[in-house]
Amino acid sequence: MENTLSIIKPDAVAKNVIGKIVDRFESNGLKIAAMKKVQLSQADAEAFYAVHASRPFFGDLVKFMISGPVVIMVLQGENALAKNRELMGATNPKEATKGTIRADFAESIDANAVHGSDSLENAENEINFFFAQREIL
Ligand code: IDP
Ligand code: MG
Repeated sequence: MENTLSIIKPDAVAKNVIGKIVDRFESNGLKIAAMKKVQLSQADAEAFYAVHASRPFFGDLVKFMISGPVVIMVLQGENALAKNRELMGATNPKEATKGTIRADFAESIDANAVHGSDSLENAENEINFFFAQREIL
């Protein structure tokens, strides 16, 4: 069993497609082990994306992530991390494989519908950033 962090970003929440995205996970064998809707603060977003702090798009990324509420989940299952990345599709929705979440629900590389952890180490850190152990079931 593996745990990974998923975030439904402000663009997808605003589009009212939370349920459609959650269905992609459940229909593909992933369990929702934790879930909450949150308005991130600037400090939250800066800390969460600290690995990207030196990238030119960091300021825009933080601004976008605090532009509205997000839905944060722990996805659980066999190979959950890789499965989630596969279901998400490429970072740039224009390059994302047909049928992936980003191909179907995202507009641009900034507003790209979902976040997913990229390594087991980062997944653990990201999960601990947002959830207490008793919230992961
Ligand atoms: P990922 O979300 O597919 O793992 P990362 O490279 O980790 O992609 O980048 C984190 C987020 O930063 C992306 O989801 C996207 O929203 C944003 N981002 C990445 N590259 C660019 C870019 O070149 N321009 C603008 N935003 C970007
Ligand atoms: Mg990433």
